[in-house]
Amino acid sequence: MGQFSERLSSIFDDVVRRSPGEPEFHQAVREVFESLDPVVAKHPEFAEHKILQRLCEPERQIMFRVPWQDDSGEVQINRGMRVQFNSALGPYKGGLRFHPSVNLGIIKFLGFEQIFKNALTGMPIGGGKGGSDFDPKGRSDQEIMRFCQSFMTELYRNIGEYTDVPAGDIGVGSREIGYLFGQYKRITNSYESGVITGKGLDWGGALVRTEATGYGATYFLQEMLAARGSDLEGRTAVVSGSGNVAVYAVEKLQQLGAKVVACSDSSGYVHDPDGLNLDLLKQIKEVERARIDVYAERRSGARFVADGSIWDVPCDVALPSATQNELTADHAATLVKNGCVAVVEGANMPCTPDAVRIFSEAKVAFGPGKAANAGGVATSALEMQQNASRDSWSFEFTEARLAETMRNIHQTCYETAEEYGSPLDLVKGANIAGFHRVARAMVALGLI
Ligand code: NDP
Ligand code: 2IT
Repeated sequence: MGQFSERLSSIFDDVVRRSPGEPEFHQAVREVFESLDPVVAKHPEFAEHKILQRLCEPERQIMFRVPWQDDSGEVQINRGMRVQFNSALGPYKGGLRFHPSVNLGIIKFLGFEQIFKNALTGMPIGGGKGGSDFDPKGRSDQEIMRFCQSFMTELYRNIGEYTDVPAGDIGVGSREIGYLFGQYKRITNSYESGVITGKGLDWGGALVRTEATGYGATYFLQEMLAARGSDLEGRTAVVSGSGNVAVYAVEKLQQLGAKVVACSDSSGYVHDPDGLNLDLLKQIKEVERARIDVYAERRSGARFVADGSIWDVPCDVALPSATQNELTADHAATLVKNGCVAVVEGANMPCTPDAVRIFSEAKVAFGPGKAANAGGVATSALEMQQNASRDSWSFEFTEARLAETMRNIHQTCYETAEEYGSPLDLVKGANIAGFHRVARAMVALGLI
């Protein structure tokens, strides 16, 4: 475990005491606190205004029952929640996750991360997150629709263009956003496009939002390599997951000359030494919504591995893009042994703290999620901008904005790390720079 000062320790202990049983939330808070000693020492006003204590306490937490009926007529009950963490910089902004593992601690960790990520984008968005323990796997379209309608029937009173703007995350893509937005529109009798992002292109969505997180993470990786005088051309890459983030990371990696040889889902991974066939991957994951073993069935030379770890596949660059804590110390040691030179978090907190330490000791370039995967929410903010002006921008223009945003985020993290005496430590750079912007706003806005 990393260290921080007595003062930060006592604040951290209080967070754990007041929110027991939320290990992922504690992990996310600890990781940020580990970076903050120097900035708190330099700025006594942050302690005076109890900025850290306030940051760790969500402004509002909403939990609600989501009753719905499955196709056999049986009544099902799930739990819905939205944590509105911090609105110093703008309306709460962050995704909705539908996955059976969802609980309050997970949503709080995601909401906490989102505060700093959104601050790093430089855009006017606060931090929030929500979701449900609903499991979409194996559910029919009708069941998904009924669930989404019931979820929104409760959530609608707490969100709005100027209040809180949800989007997708694990288990929530454009299909779910459609059903959620449709119900919001129906209940409120207003076509308030800016209330949710990740919409379809025919009904208020923005070009590049689908691709944004994966593309953005790859641009961030490109910046990290450039800072070391290197690039992606001819590099071998491994990307975990095969959802929204992973698929578009694969696409951009391939466009920039890398060969992506493996991806995964919760059933196992596929290794395709010739390089993944992206059309086939999209067909299986986006159209058929099938399991990843189907890829190996249809592609000669590829093999499916049900047990074992995708991080055993040798690579130059790794992009964990599935879920939290999927890459442990053992996996990190294997990646280092196999000569991996850069790791970029497409997912939120996919590397355990011990894994991150191993990368740091081995001088593997490391891009933390709150910086590297910020392209998704940044492009959501661009979607909100287009909705507010009733405009729609071209793919090229929007992608250029995304690329510029990722360059700026990398530069901010890089320069902040240097300024605080930890060159190349992008974890420190991201945490300090994100914190600084929110903290300044909180001081300026008085006791909020
Ligand atoms: P998707 O639901 O589209 O895909 C998730 C992928 O990860 C699937 O392949 C899924 O496999 C796998 N996965 C999910 N949970 C687990 C688990 N517990 N164990 C193993 N594999 C798992 O989600 P996204 O691609 O949108 O999100 C992936 C990550 O990126 C998440 O951490 C999310 O918070 C983060 N993120 C997403 C953004 C976005 O814009 N969508 C923006 C920034 C970060 P299976 O289908 O078998 O469950
Ligand atoms: O984790 C994330 O940044 C997201 N799931 C995207 C949030 C958003 O509002 O676009």
